[in-house]
Amino acid sequence: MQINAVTSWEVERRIAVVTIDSPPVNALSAPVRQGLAKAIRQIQDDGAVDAVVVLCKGRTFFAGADITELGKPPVEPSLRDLQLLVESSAKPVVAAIHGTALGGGLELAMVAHWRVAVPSARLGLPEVKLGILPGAGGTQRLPRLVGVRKALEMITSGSQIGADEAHASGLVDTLTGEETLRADAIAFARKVIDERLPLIKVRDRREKLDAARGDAALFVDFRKANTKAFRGFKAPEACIQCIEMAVSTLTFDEALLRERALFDELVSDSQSAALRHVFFAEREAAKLRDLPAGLPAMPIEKVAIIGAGTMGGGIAMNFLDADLPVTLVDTKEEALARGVAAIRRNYEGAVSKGKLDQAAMSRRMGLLIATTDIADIGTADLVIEAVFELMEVKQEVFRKLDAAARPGAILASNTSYLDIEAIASATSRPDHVLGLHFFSPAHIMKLVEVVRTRQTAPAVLAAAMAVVKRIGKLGVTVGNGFGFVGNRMLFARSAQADQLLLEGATPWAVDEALYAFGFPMGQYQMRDLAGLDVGWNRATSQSATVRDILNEMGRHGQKSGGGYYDYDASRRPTPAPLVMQVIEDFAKAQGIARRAIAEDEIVDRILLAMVNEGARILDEGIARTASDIDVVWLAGYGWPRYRGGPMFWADLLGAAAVRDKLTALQARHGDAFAPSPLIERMVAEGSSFKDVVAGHARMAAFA
Ligand code: 3H9
Repeated sequence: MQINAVTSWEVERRIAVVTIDSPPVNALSAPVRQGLAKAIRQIQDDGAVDAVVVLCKGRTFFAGADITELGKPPVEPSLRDLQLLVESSAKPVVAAIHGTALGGGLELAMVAHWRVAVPSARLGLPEVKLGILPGAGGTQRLPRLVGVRKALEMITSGSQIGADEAHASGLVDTLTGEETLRADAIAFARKVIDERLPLIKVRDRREKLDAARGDAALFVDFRKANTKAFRGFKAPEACIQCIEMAVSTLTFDEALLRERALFDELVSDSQSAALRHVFFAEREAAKLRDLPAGLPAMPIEKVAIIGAGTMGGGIAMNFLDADLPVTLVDTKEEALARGVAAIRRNYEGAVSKGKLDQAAMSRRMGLLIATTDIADIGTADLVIEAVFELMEVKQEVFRKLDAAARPGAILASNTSYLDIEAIASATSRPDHVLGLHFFSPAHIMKLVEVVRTRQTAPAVLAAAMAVVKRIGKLGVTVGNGFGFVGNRMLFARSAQADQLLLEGATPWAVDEALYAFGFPMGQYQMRDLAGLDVGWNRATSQSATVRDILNEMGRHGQKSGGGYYDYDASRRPTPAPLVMQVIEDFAKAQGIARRAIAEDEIVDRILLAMVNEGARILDEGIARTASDIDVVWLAGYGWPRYRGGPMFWADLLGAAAVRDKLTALQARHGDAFAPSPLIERMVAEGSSFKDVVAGHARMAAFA
């Protein structure tokens, strides 16, 4: 019987099979809830039915509440109404799970009387990643099924577990055949009826809660162990409080009410708005909306990497991890040997931590060919250059790559700021050249800026984005302008931070302000970690900046025992009085009178300078959308996820407020703060960054 466009049910062996078919992920949208509720009601009155199986068509069981509905006025029936119907059904309900049972989807499964799953299924409550908590009883039912400690881990991390683990921990009652979910679920329901198994509601199960009651330290220890991971986020603490309620003296219904109140608080908070924005922004970044359909496929099955330094080695590991053969090329034998040894060391580290098994390590190392002969790149589909950041060097390398690579192979540069078109001009195939800007450490950081030039062929861009996805990275397409998106905004941030130091701030005050905002580390801790001497040249250094002077003093950062901070043997930082002296002397020589600078001013100046630069980047078409800029800063530079990215943050302030703040800063600190024309236009139109779709209008800002 067809109930509505997404719901139908039929009877087999006196078992009603309710099927939901709402692509792509069977989210529990209003039509799904309506169809399901109606089916359950009809079945209650149908004398030809003994029990119910609920299953989903397509790639997955319910992937949760419909995220686009969150925070909007509710549409009947609510998920909780639907749960009540299922839980109080007089006929046993069996949830038949494949794909991913997530969030509200798993919460719905937990009001069924039984859960069966295929072995490949995955289950989890990922709400915390959206800044909310499982608000349909998930915080009360999961601990009853899997125990309090496991529920704490699952709910506060939002991570999924496999069907095997779910079965072992009590979340799933039976595993079915991989291909026989429907038939096995029906057989299971039949067995429940035939053996007259009692209908037990999860809400009534107490054994696993009682087991945790005696463990007074459980919650204290858990909070302590996760202080760093949860810093700044509101949702994890709310989740913990809900799970605490499950073992408190509250009744189940009292706890549900409180869970709901906390959910309502979180869902209307800006953190959840930010995290939902991030969810969609990351998916949007992967789409190539402005490319024509039906592009020829350019499969990438073999990769060559030029330069066996830290960056080249890190990049190589990504491809090896994805089982793609890599030819690593360096001109010098020793550099090559060092590079290979570093890769091996990294894998050995993973093995010793239990993150990788020996066989996988051997397989990966077996896919690596190290060579000093550039001719060995001849069969590669993609060649990535990671050599010294100097245009002449890059062009020389690309001339050689063009000669050695097969026709049709893609040539990519890992440069972090140089002009890709100028690099491409050294080749006979500028349409097959683009930038693949990985971030350090390249085997860990998720972001890759995929830089397209005016010549890059659409199929080449599509192939590059596809391979970036295949190696598990987040690719963001950007235009070809100095520093692309991320580093250009970083330069704007650095310039402001350096200026603040001269005007009176200390490096540690700047760092503390950024840390308090939510960054994992501040501007100067980051510079000390990366090395102050990156891009600095001793021969041409003229004491023109504080950074130059520190470099000239041999203070290159953590690696030399000192940079902006002093470091002890275990690289613990302490503020360096010597550096303060350098800053004060430098400011004096420049005629800058130092003054006390409050944290608010530090944050405003640094972040608004970034937003203003971001607006210019967007206006120039170097970024397609503001949300792409957000993804770059979230995945590449540690912008706190619960603040959604710099452009989302600016949208929360509102265009008019941003413009007014910039104008006020311009009056005091000069034209670096002159509001960008885009921001002025947004104020005039009453629009915001999220409304701007630039496309890669002009992709060359080097001219
Ligand atoms: C919740 O349940 C709250 C409850 O506690 C209720 C309390 C009262 N809604 O990721 P993909 C879209 S909160 C709407 O590319 P994959 C997604 O945007 C929810 N849309 O595929 C994309 O659209 P497009 C808790 C959703 O195979 C398309 O589906 N649940 C939803 O790589 C494909 O997605 C979650 O947080 C949704 N729930 O991964 C689960 N989910 O094609 C979130 C997906 O237009 N979802 N879309 O770009 C996921 O983790 C992954 O999407 C999933 C599939 C693993 C399911």
